[in-house]
Order: sequence, then C-alpha cells, then structure tokens
Amino acid sequence: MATDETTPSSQNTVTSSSANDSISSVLSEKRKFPPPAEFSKNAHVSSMAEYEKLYAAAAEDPDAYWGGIAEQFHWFKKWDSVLEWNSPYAKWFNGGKTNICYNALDVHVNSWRKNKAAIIWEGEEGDQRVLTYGELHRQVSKFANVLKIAGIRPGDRVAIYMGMVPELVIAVLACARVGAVHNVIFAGFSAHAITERVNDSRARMVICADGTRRRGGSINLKNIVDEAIVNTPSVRSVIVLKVTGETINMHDGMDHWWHDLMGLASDECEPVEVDSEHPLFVLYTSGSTGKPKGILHTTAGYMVHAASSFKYVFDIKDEDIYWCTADVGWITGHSYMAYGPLLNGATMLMYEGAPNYPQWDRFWDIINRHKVTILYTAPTAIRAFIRAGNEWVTKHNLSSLRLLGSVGEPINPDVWMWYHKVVGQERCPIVDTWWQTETGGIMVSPLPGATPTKPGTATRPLPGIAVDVVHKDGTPCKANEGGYLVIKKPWPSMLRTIYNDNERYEKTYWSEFPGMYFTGDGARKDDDGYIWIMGRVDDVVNVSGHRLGTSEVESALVSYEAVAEAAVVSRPDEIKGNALVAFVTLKDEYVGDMKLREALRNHVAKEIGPIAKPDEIRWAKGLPKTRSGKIMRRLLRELATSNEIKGDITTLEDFGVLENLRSGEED
Ligand code: 6R9
Repeated sequence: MATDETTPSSQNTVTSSSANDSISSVLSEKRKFPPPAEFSKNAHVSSMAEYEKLYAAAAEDPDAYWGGIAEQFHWFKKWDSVLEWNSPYAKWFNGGKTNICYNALDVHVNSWRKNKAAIIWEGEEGDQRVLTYGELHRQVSKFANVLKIAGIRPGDRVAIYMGMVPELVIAVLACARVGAVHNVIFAGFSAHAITERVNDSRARMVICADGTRRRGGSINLKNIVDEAIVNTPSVRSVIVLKVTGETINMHDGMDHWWHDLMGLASDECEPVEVDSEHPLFVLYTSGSTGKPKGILHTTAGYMVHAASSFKYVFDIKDEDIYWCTADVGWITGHSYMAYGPLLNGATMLMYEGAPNYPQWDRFWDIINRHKVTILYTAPTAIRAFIRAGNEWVTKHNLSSLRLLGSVGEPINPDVWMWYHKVVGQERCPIVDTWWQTETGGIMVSPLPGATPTKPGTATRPLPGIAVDVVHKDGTPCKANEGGYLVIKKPWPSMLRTIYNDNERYEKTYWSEFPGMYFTGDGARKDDDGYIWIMGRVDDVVNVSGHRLGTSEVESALVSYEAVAEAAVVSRPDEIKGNALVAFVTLKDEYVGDMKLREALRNHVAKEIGPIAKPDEIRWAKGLPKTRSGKIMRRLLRELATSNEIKGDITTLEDFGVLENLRSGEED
C-alpha cells in the first residue's frame, strides 16, 4: 500500500500535534524521586557521581570498558580485538571463542550455585516446579544431545513455538550449547506467521508443545504447527513436548515426542566452542513495511550486554527472586527471562498463564507466595491492574518487593505514580527501561541505587551507550526540543543485520541519519539530560507493548477476498496504549454485508495472530489520498482519534472522501 508518509522524516513527525501534546504534558512533570538511602547503601552503583564516572570512562575508552566486562566471562579463547567497526557492520570480541550456554549454566554448576534455584515455575492451575542450576544443566545437556542426534549442526536454524514452560528455556539454551540458531516464535502467532518466519530463516526443525494453557482452557499449538509446515520445505523434523495432553496428530518420520528422545540421550554434552560472532538467534519483529524483519544477534556481544545490563539495572543479588512477566517469544523474554538472569546466576520466576486468572490478584498472590523481590512488567499490564481496582493489590503482602521495572512502551506519569504508590508502597525504585529487539539489551534506564527518577522518563543511557536526540539533519537538539532518538556508537548487543537482508538493514537503520543508528522513536531530552520517549515515528504501532507494523495488518486485510483497499492507523487507548483502527474499502459486491466486520477481524487473527486484530473497522467508500495517490494516514489518525480533522488538507485530492469517514457515518 503506497503512502506518502512512510519515512520518519515526513510522517507522524515529532512536531505533529499529538506529539506536541505529549511534550507539554511531560514538560509539566516536575516530580523527582531520589533512590531510597537504604537501597543505595547496598547497590552495585550507589550514587549519581559513581554513574557519571562510569559513563565518562566508558565514553572515553569504550574498548577498555566493554573489554573489562567481557573479562568476567568464560572464554575458550580470548578475543583479539574488542570492536572492529566497518560501519554499519560490527564485530565484537573478534577472534574469541566462547559459549553463552556454558556461561549461563556450567559456570554456576561448577560453583556453590549448583543447588541454587534457577527457575521457579508456576502454571496457571497452581502447579509448581523448581529447577536448580544443576538440574537445568542436566536437562539442557540432554536436549542438546537430542538436537545433535536429530542432525542439528552449528549454524542450523531451529524454530521454537511453545508456551511459558521451563522446556522453552531448555530448548533455547540447548540450541546455544550446540551452536544452533534459535528462532522463538511467540505462541500467539498464527500458522501463516510461523510459515513466514520458518521460511525466511529456513529452519530445519520446529520444537513445539502439544498445547499451552490459557484462562482455564488450552490452545492446541501442534495443530497450528501442522498447518504451518505444509509450506515449509526446510523443516525436517518436529519435536513435541507434552504439556496439556490434548489430542494431536503425530506424523511418522516427521514428529517425535520430546520425552521419547530425552529418554535416549545422555546428560553429558560438551558445549560447542563458537566464534564470538557466531549467530545466536533470529527474532522477528515488525517493521514499517509488510514483511517482518529477522533481527540477527550474535554470541559474545549479546552475552556481555544482556548480562551486565541485567546486573546493573536490576541491581541483582544472590538472594533475589526476580520475576519478568514477558513471554520468551519477545526480546524482553530472551534477554531478561532467559539469558540475563541465568548469566548472573540469579533465581527467576516463570509463570505460564494469564494475569487475571482465576482473578485479578494473580500477580500479587504470586509475589506474596514466592517472596518475589524484583518485578519487571509492562505498562499495558499495569493499566489493566489500575482499572481492576487497588483492592486486588493491597490485600496481599508485597513487602518482599524491593525494585520494580517497566518495559515495552512509554509509561504514563499517572501510571508510574500508581505503580510507585500501590505496588511499590513508595519504597521501591522504578526502572523504566527503554530498548528494542534490535538493541538486544537495555539502553536507557535509571540505575536504581543511583539515578533520581521522574515519572514517565527512562532517564539516562547506561554507561557505554551513546544515545542522543537529533534534528532531521542529524544535529543535536537542544534541551526540551523534540527530535529523533539515535544511537551514535556501536554497542556489543546491537543487531548485526536483518537476516539475509543487509540492504534492508542499511536502509532501515543507517540511512536516515548517516553514521548513526536510527531507533524509529521520537524523543526529547530535558534539562537534566533525561530522555522522554514520545513513541514511534514510523508506521510501527505499539499495542499492549507489542510491535505491529500497520502495513502488515493492511496486507492481511487486503488478502481477504472482499477487501479492495485498507489503511490501518492507531489511536490512543487507555489500556493497550494504542488501538488499531482499520479503514476498509470493500469491493462493490460486498458492500452492506453485515458479517464482514467480524470475518475480517478473524482473518487478521488467522494471518498474523489475535494481537493484530483491529479494535475498530470503519467502512470507507474511498481513502483520502494525495494527488500522487498516496494514502494520507495523518488524516486517518486524526479521524480515528478525535473524529475531526484539524490539520492541513490542501494536498488532498478528493475532499468528498472525508465526509464518509467519520465514525457512525460509514455504514
Ligand atoms: C524491549 C522492547 C521497541 C519499541 C521502542 C519503543 C517502545 C520500549 C520503552 C518504549 C518508551 C520504554 N519502548 N520500551 N517506549 N519507554 N521504556 O519492547 O522491544 O518489542 O522491539 O519494541 O518499544 O517505541 O522502539 P520491542
């Protein structure tokens, strides 16, 4: 679908009226919360002066800074150079040999942590499992042998499609152990989305569960995989973990039960010594054009930053019980559910189920029962809890909590205050962490023992991270001026490319501001140098903390027989952050079909997944276009949000189309 506004320089720019509203609302935010003295006393970084010193040292000599952190890991062979930068291509710790699974498990198993809990798992029905580092190591080694027996070689891609069970982490780590490249696909994605991802990465194997539990029922994942792999010639085998015990088809020669294979495998498996730049995983994320992007991360640099950012941002201690509520199907789950905590020898909680099952206090009940000390969740969840009512929170004893985190989208100051008061009882610092699938790890965040926080800002970049807010021409913005968020220096956990598509990598991230990585986000810095994120400036929409490309949803709509044309935009939503509104032009013969709205929503769910279902579908006789035939999304966004148009419409070709686009007038 053509648009005149797909580039950040021309579309939904940070000078648009909605962004200006958010600038003025956050400009009036003056509240500031110094870290509690009690917290700072024992923190890894305990004052702003210490942070400034670290930041300056890392900026002065990045090689020494990152090299110093890398020294703390196990290397089979040390690197020759910290960074080789051939813009925009990076090689970190080149010449080194390591294994991230070895660093996440063997290192701890060879220490007093062998019997420490690595994963405390709770299922929706209340069933529980605890895996110590020793047990996790045993299971991972066994499954790594299974992968080898199945013919998986270093560099082979393996797709993983399962719910939040410990075996998901086991499968991920086993891939890393044998040098295979994992491609985790969120269990909410459809068969079509799996096919697309498996084909793009040419995965040789799919690891899935029979099903996953959700709100007392279950979703049959294996059936979805069966449908997906009809069109994936690269897949040679499917390994199926029994979780729900539902009826599934097992195909001879192709499908194998996890438990059968584990029964045959030894629990000793030497990790493969891989090069620092050996690919570790591909994770697909939405971009501003239709096809999802396979973000490629490699081994050593990702390991160094995922581990060290986890240590400093969450101020992790051996006594902590850390809980990240993100699914491993997203980058947050990769870096801060799987790798970050395990690389630090931490104990983490893993929950498979809905936040409101059986009732709205499930999270607070879990925190109380497991004495969780650190909670890392998303603003969309917090907003839903606010709506459910404080009593669900306050009836539980949350005194174990010492630190709260937020990720995925801007946290509105009022939501931040509620999190601070009602959940954190004004005792716990909040780390609002800004980062992306592409950055691999947290880039901008308070250090909880050092940084005074303000509701609504992710504050300052971590040491070693050079972010800035710039004008369209790349020159730095002054304090409080809205601009584009860029990263000016390479960092170890940066994406290396888009899988099999260097051209798209260069164009998407490095062409807008030459020599700088463009994040796709608008932002401003305040007088303290704190960064306020103002949301995406491209055609990516953040719905409940999940990234969706509006053009992906458009493509799904247009693939439906009845649809002639579609444009998808977002409007603010109290719970989800943003909601999707689709303007759809039907082919003449379908106009007036009352069942189409639901059919179209279901079609999008089938093509992409339920998270991409438009919240609203408006029938349009025509879409507003420029003279050159490009859809004017800005107008559609205004209509979707306020049902009126205040902006400039002089480039509009046919003024008549606006008349039937206002809600309520379109049927
Ligand atoms: C980790 C993750 C990345 C996009 C990012 C931005 C938004 C993430 C945020 C935030 C404001 C925060 N985002 N964290 N916006 N404040 N603390 O979410 O990765 O799924 O790739 O999304 O999410 O717009 O560009 P990913």
